[in-house]
Amino acid sequence: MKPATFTTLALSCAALLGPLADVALGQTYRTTRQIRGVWLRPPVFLRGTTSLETNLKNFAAAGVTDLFLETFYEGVSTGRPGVFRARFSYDYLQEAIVLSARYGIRVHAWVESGFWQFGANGLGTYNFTINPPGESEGNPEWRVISSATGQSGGDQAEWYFANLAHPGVQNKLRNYMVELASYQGLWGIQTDYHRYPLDDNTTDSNPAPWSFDTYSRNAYMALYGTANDPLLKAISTSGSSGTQYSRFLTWRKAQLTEAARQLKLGIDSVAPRIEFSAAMFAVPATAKCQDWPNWATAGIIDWLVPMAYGQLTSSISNDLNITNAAAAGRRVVAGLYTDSTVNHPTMIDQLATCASRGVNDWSFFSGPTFADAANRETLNTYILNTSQPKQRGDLNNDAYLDAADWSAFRAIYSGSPVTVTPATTRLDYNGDGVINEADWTLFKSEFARWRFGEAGVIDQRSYNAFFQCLGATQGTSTRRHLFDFNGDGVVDALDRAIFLQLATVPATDPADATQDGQSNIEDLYRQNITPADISANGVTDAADTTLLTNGLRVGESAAMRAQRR
Ligand SMILES: [Ca+2]
Ligand SMILES: [Ca+2]
Ligand SMILES: [Ca+2]
Ligand SMILES: [Ca+2]
Repeated sequence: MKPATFTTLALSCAALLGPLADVALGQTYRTTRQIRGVWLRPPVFLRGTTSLETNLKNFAAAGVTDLFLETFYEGVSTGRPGVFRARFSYDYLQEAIVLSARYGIRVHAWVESGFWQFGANGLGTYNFTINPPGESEGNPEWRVISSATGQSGGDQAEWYFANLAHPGVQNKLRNYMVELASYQGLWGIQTDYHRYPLDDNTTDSNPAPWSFDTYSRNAYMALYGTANDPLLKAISTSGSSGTQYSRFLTWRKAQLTEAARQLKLGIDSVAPRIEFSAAMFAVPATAKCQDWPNWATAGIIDWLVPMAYGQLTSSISNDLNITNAAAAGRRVVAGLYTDSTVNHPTMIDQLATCASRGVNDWSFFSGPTFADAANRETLNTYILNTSQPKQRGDLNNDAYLDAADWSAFRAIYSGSPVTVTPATTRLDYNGDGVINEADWTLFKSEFARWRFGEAGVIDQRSYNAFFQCLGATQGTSTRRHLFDFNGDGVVDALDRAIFLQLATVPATDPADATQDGQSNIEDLYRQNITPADISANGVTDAADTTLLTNGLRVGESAAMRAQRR
């Protein structure tokens, strides 16, 4: 770190010291970052009038910090071609991660795990056909099959779900998680549609008709005997088949829990600190076989995101109560429907209901909510003015933890221990009556967790997330770039120096190919002779050299600026 940079900032931020006194005493602080999320289907364009970037500007203005970007839906991926075919001709997900960071927003890959095809000949059809070698794998055996019709299907006509109980489906999704987790800078992965479709015939006596496919029947009979084919014995809740019905239902729920576990294993094999969340129903319909309390107690998922989309606040309250009661220590993030207030409570009423249940993390359905200026204002005002617990390190109470807070801390403690006063209690992290290096270290840890994850481990993957944004400028927004640590509007070598100070695990500087602690022309020579995978995407190519060259240029220009100071 260059202390001079922050001294300069501290002077210009002296006005920020006012709010410190207001919240000093008697305040309890949350230790985790508030999740202010939004779900979004990727707009076709990254930039322009109705683009992803336009949405990001709106989100930033509203105070949104997390983007759940629809990354797998209808059987194709928003990322690069790989385990599944790609929706776009370029790697949209990668672009979205870098673009979102400019607006201080983290990206989660929102994955509709069970929804593999839309339309009889839709994009996802290849998932259920035997494809030529070299093509993405598919199999007709992977579809859900209804006991009522013997056919595949989904919640509605034209929808086709995959059978999450099938090991082939689980394996493909697990491989997809490996692929997604390799995206540097990806903050989280969310499984949604992690279930079977709704009951397709409510007049028969089987409320759970999915999936009576060949694989599931055989697997069940392997456990309970060939005399117990579910299609004959487990299709009614009443009479002598009722016991079999319950047992087959339990078996299917366990398979969908296993599917969640396989996803988690895929993520953990690459990046175990990625936040794995589940969009779920507090009270799922029986047909769905969505046993989320077991996902929580088994430690499979990190966040429960109940889609509390009811028409009354009492329904939202009920959903949150149920989720809280079975959360098993997992974070609860309320999923709220805000695209329209027709048949839905106002945003404020929904937020107040969440607060009354102790839930101050939310995700809004969906992005276009914040195309409306009044909605942006409503959320931002709520975030700033309601008495939710603040993060300790957010010293200026703007609901962001950034350079302004860093400066505010340094304005009070800049190396010499300071006795705590009523106005500065908040800075005494360890409560020993003095503000010193120990508190400063704890502040920096909180500052780093805001950018790199609650686990508090700042490592090579964190560095890669930062490094791929090197040279980026702040978006046209008041929000800081996620990696503009010193708040000067650009991500450059000065921020890199701060990163190395924040790192809890020594990170190899990718631009330092010679490993001599300096990034300079020697590293470029080395790259030309023995190329390294600077971008850490698994491929060594010209893009790595470009990254290295850009990194060196940025470093040089920053060094020159530093000299001029
Ligand atoms: Ca039925
Ligand atoms: Ca702040
Ligand atoms: Ca202290
Ligand atoms: Ca900067």
